[in-house]
This record gives sequence, C-alpha cells and structure tokens, in this order.
Amino acid sequence: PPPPTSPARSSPNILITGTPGTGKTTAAGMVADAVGLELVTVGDLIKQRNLHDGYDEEFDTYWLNEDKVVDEMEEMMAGGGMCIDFHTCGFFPERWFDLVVVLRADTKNVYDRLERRGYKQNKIDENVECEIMQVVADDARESYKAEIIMELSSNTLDEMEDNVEKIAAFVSEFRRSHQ
Ligand code: DAT
Repeated sequence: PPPPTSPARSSPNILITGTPGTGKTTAAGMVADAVGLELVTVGDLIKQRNLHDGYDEEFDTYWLNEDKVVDEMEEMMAGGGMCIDFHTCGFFPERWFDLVVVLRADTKNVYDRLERRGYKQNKIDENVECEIMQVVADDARESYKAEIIMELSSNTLDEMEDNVEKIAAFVSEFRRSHQ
C-alpha cells in the first residue's frame, strides 16, 4: 500500500480539530499567520459551496455531506501547506495529514464559550457532552497514527499561545526535513 503521507509534500498539511468551543478557529488562524499555511475553515466551506444535505433546525447546523467535502478538498490538499479547521475528523483521508491537533478544554470553558456564541441550550449541552466523552479525541485515535496526533489543552490564553508555538515548531521542522 502507498505510504499514508506523501513524500512529495515540502510543507505539511495539518488538521486542527476538537469540540466546538475548544479554540480551533482561533488557533488555526494564529498558526496559519505565524508560519504561512493556507487556512481552510471547513464549516465555512460547507456553507459557501453547499457541501451539505440541508439544514438541521433542531441543532442549528448543516447535515454534513462527507463525500462532497472530501471531493471539494482533494485538490487543495495535494500540494501541502494547508491548515484545516473542523470539529469532525474521521472522514478525511488519513494520507492528507502530517499532524492532527486535538484541542481539549474544561467543560465550564466549552459551556461559557458556546453560551457567549449564542448557541441554543441543546446545542451547548450536546457539545459539552461531546467534550466530556472525548468524542473527537477518540475519533482522531481511530483514524490517524498515534505518532501524528498532538492532544493539547486549550483553557487559557497562555495555553493557546503555547499550542500555537508547538504547532508552528512542527511546521518549521517538517519543512526543514522535507526540503
Ligand atoms: P472553535 O473554533 O473550536 O469553536 P473558537 O476558536 O471559535 O473555537 O473559540 C471560541 C471562543 O473561545 C472564542 O471567543 C475564543 C475563546 N477561546 C478559545 N480558546 C481559548 C483559550 N485557550 N483561552 C481563552 N479563550 C479561548
């Protein structure tokens, strides 16, 4: 079988995942700025390009069409240098990513951040439960090699800065060793 990561990439593709409210979009934006990766917020892409099967009124969210998302992203992932931000990770092809970051946050922080975002109570509760049950971390472990997963705590701004530094250091080292 072909190797899961393409030796042709001179700049890595990284995935930043985690329960909504753990800080993905903030961290992904900072990483992309710091090291010059192209940022793709998959939630926005799904809305902009209609990569969904309609709207779920109960949870105020789109029904994800995984095949459409993968088809749409395949070409942009081919050259490397992408920073992908999404709350679900198991359906992406394993070969796309050189690093998978799973952000984690305490229940209270997830709750407060989503409440501030104006989420409905059922959506807040669902996401808090998702974080407690480690749904995204388990999904990542089932889908990617342990060596490429980085699980990072994202409760404070200090932790956020540390996380961005760690991810940026990975990107720099990857580029240095894949010249
Ligand atoms: P996500 O993309 O995972 O839903 P976000 O980046 O939009 O999360 O962050 C949600 C809110 O929480 C936003 O107002 C920024 C804040 N936040 C995120 N990570 C944080 C951290 N480590 N420390 C303090 N605030 C944080």
